[in-house]
Amino acid sequence: MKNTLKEKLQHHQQPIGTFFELGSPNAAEALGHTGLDFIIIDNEHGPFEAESTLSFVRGAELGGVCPLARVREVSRPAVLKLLDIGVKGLIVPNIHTIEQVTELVSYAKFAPIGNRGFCPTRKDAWGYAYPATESVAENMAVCNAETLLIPQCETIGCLEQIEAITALDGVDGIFIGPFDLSISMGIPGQFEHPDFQAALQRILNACHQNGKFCISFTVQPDAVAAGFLQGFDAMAYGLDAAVLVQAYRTLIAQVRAQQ
Ligand code: 3PY
Ligand code: MG
Repeated sequence: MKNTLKEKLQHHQQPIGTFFELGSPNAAEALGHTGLDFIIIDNEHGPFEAESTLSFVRGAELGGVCPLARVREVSRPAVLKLLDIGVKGLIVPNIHTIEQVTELVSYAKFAPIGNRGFCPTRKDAWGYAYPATESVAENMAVCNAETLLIPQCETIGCLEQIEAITALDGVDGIFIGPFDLSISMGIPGQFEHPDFQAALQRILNACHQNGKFCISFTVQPDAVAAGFLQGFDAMAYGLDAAVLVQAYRTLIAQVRAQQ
């Protein structure tokens, strides 16, 4: 049940992750040998559903990288399936209102924080992960503490309510979606725009004032270190498939230059 990402966040170890798009258990396991701290199995933009996500979670666990998943939508089945297979955190896209986040907390956190439905599943070794296996209350408390619930801030609506959203019990942190946020602000892809930079700072401040983690995403390698300097607790860099393409392009160019 231990959540290595949460531990690294708490110890300010500046974890680095990536979006998982390659879609095989082997690929998830291999990413565990790269130095990455977490992967986000993408059930929003990626083609995956909970059943395939489960095999990627196993691969990630074997490789020693913390598996998170991005859920497709705020709905009870979508949230429960990913949590019950044992992802260590949920990234939740397309949040527009605090009411959506309240609904999300009710699905994702057990009572007394929310109203998550209970069943012994893979997340708790089908009920055998606890010293006191008969203790449903302890199981619920551990799951609440060890499973990170991380809405994305990527719409103007979410940005405008970010102080109230980050104050909600059950919200462990925020993941910034820079592409959609900049689009929602009418400045698509203009990540250096002063308004966009002010928005990032506002989200970061709201998170930290409420004792929550703030994670940002970039596709620019230099922006990872810059993000940590700015104060983000973790950074996600790119997509594994894009990194693979870039690595082979560099390799092939080097080989061709030697011919
Ligand atoms: C965004 O930038 O909008 C994201 O959600 C990252 O995938
Ligand atoms: Mg997005």
